[in-house]
Amino acid sequence: MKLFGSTSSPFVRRLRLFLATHPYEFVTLNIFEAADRALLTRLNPTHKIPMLQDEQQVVFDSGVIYRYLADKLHVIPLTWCQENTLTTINAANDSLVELLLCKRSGFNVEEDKLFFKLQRDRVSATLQVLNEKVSAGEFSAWNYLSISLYCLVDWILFRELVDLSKYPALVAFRSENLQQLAVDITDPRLG
Ligand SMILES: N[C@@H](CCC(=O)N[C@@H](CS)C(=O)NCC(=O)O)C(=O)O
Repeated sequence: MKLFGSTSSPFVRRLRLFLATHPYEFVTLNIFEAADRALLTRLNPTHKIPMLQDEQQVVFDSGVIYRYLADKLHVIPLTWCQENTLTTINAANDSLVELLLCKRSGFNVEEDKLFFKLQRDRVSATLQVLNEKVSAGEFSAWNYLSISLYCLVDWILFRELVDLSKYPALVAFRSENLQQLAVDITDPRLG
């Protein structure tokens, strides 16, 4: 089984942490470099990472890959409530990826433009809800949800995307989970 991705992507890191105790090959891709992009394009029309290849089966999108792996590894499926929480984490992550790509494309994302404002508002709203959920103890177990939240928060700090002082429970959550299995070896700062 091969997991394709980059070491900096929070969506990829979730799956690396989830698979920490399972055998698989991690194939690093630079999706902005021609050869790697060609491989991605051949297998995956969305051109996004992560992507999983399990013999003849290719699966893309972290959420679908998680469902594929949960089924294969006999992990209990997420409840609808957990699915909503995962969607909340994804919404923050997706908007921050969009804003980062806009910034790298030369846009000033602080400008009063509809697209930027929608992303910024979504990031604030979702981080606020996630901060409350952490405070309410919803992320006390280390499972795919807390792994996904960890990867989001740590990536925000790594890329310096949001002032997290408004979300103290998220900052504390990250500190409390620094010692979890494979968190150190999947640190995006290692490159
Ligand atoms: N919904 C996707 C999002 C994955 C995603 O946004 N990946 C980013 C890297 S962090 C990517 O491949 N971006 C390339 C692009 O937007 O062209 C998932 O959950 O896997």
